[in-house]
Parts: sequence; structure tokens; C-alpha cells
Amino acid sequence: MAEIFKDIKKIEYAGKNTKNPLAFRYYDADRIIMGKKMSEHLPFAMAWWHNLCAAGTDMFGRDTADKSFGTEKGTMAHAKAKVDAGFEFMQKLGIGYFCFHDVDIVPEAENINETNRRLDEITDYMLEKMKDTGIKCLWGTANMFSNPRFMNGAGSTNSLDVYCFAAAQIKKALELTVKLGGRGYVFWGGREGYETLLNTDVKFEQENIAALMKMAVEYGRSIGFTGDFYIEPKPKEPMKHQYDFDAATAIGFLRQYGLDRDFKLNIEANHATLAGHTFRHELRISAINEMLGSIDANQGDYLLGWDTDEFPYDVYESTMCMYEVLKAGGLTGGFNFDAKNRRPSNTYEDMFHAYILGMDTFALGLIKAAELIEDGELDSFVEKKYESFKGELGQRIRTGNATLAELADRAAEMGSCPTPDSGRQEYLEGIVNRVMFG
Ligand code: XLS
Ligand code: NI
Ligand code: NI
Repeated sequence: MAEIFKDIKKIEYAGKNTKNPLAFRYYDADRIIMGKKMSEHLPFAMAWWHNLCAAGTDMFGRDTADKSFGTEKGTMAHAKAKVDAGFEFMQKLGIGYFCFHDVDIVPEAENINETNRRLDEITDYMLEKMKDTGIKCLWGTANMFSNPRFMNGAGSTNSLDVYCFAAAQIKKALELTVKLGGRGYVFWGGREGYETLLNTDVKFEQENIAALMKMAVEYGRSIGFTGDFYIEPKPKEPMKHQYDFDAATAIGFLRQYGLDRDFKLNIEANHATLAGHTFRHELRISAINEMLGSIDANQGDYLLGWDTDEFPYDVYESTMCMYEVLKAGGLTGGFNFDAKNRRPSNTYEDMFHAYILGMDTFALGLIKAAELIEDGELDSFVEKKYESFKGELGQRIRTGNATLAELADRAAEMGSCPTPDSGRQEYLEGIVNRVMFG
């Protein structure tokens, strides 16, 4: 097998002052941060679909990049070339994991039996590469949004046949995830939503999605899948209203249908901002509900209202993300770069620049988040802010042993109106800047 990215050698850590564009400035895999190696804090994953499949096509124009890897697209030879390219790429960057949809790894055939046969063949090949390189699978998923059969949804479809087809895809994708030893299995419900209530029974659709997820859990556990299932919340795009709007909505749904023991969330930065939240808000909401599982590491553009899936370069955001992740005790999943090169960045070298940028952005975010925690000022401020609840009455409120009447009595005894302390936001923002920029 010939080398594909011939002009690019293994990407090494060269320190922050290096002028070498094909080196890491901050990602130093073995460096210890808060007692753990950077590579353990940051299990990075390559997204098969963006890196090996997407070639720049948008609504207004065709591919700008060549991702044929010397073969004819849509063939099994191309599918194999993508495996070769993917593993060479991950090895050269020191990326330990990948994520995939069923249709990313083989061309879909006319009937599902032939598609499944192709999937068996390609995953045998992937497995060999995994053994040779030590690269692992972070998560698998079924693409239940691209094919026209899913135009009315997958779990939310009105068609029993389509529902069964979706079930068949999930069954196979779960088997492949188990075969490849994946840590997780994702449900991203791109078509699980609606355009208009005039033709939609929302309750019926949500119940059917939950039923499909329940069957997936039962089947997954029966074939030895011990990892986490994930919902990846997103409020819109492609549908106008998507049922997994944000973390809070998805958590409510999982609890309502008894799925919360098997599911966690896969939080994507750009989906958070589409929902009108910050990335860190979604991480915090997931973490406090013990559902922070994995992360799709990308960033959006504040001037554009869609999922632009850019490689993250915003260190302030990655610092706040890593602050949440460190506080939550890390991820059971990893950091999947669900991100793509901009359409005009169309060379092989650009693919490497994109990952170097993303990995360095998170490495620097990790370093700065650890410094913020070690600095301790933010923590001690928050600790102090809620101090008034430390006393006897506060503790009884916290443990559910106080009554409204006794609290009202206390208010009545005060004589004057209480005055809370300053939130000191600007002071705290200054601390973040001090720690980040010294
Ligand atoms: C789309 C999603 C998708 C999921 C996997 O917006 O981010 O890429 O991560 O289906
Ligand atoms: Ni995603
Ligand atoms: Ni997305």
C-alpha cells in the first residue's frame, strides 16, 4: 500500500515558539497536566465523514478537494483507500480514535443485505489496521438522515417500513461498533423533528423514537455492548424543529422514557450555539445531570446561523470547555473533531493544518483551564457566594427539611429588605484574562 500523504511526515511537538507549520505548538501527548497525560485528558478522534468523505460540495458548487485517493469514488476500492488514508492520517497526527457512520465507510447498495456484506468486508479491513496501529473506535452511528427514505424522519417516520429500515441500520451499526470495540454509540436525530405541526403528531413521533432507542439498548446489551449510548442534541438544521433541541431537552426526554441509565450526551460546540447557548452551558448542564459523555469538538461562526463545523481555534472557548471537563472529572468518551476544512482549503496539507489547529487549541485550552483551577480564585469566589446556606437553616433547606412558613417568619423578623452581595462578573472576567494571558 502506497503512502498517500507523501509530503507530510509524522507531526511532532516542537514547542510554542516553533515556526514549523507542520508541528504541534501546545499538544505534547506525554506532558502531565493535573496528574494525567495530555493524551489521556484529550482522547482525540477523527470524524470519518468530514475528513475522508466530504470534499467541499456545498449548495452552490461541487467538490473542490480531491478525496478519491487515487480510486474511483463509490466503489469498494475507494472505501478501502479511505481506510488507508484515514489510518495514515491518524498515525501521522497521533490521533487515537475515529468515529463513523455506516454510510461513511462503504457506498450504500441497492439492498440492505449487500450493504451489510460490504460493511462486514470493510470492517474486517479496518480491524486489521486497528490491530497494526493501536488506533481505536470512539463511537459508531447509523446515518438516518441523508437517504430520501428518511425525509419524514427515521424513528419519527410515519412509515412502518422506513421505521424497520432504520432499525435494521441501527442493528448493523451496533454490531459494527461492538466488532470495532467502540466506546459509544450515537443517535443524532437530524430528521427527528418537523417542519410544520399541520402534518405532525409530535407525541406519536417522540414515543416511537423512544421505542426505537429502547430496542437499540436491549439489542446492544444482548450482543455485549457495554459502552454508552449518546444523544447528540441539536435544535435545528436540517429540520426546522428538532426534538433533541439542547441538553436539557434531551435529558428530559431520556428520563421520561426510562433511557437515562444507558444514555449520556454527546455535546457539539456548534449545536450549543445554534440552540442559543454557550458550549460551556451545555457541558455544565450535562455534567450536573451526570450525562456528560463525549464531545464533538468544532466551532461555529457567530455571523452565520448554521452548523458551519469549523475547526476550533478559539482558545477562550476551548479553555472554558476544558474547565467544565476537568471539573466533571473528564469524559468517558472523547473529543471528536466533527469539523471540516473550509471549501477553499482544499489540499492534503490543509487537512493536517486543520487537525493541528484543533488539537493545539484544545491542548492550550487544557493548559489554561488547569491553571484557572490551580489559581483557585474562581472556585473560592463561587464557594463564598453561597456561604449563607452553610448554616443550620440553609442546610435544612438543602436537605428538604424546612417549611415555607418558617422561612417567611425569618423574613418577617428581618426588619429591613435583604441586600445580596455583588456578583463581581467583570472582576472575575479579569481573572480569566490574567491567567490566560499573564
Ligand atoms: C450534524 C451532526 C452529525 C453527528 C453524527 O450536525 O453533528 O455530524 O455528529 O451524525
Ligand atoms: Ni456532531
Ligand atoms: Ni453538527
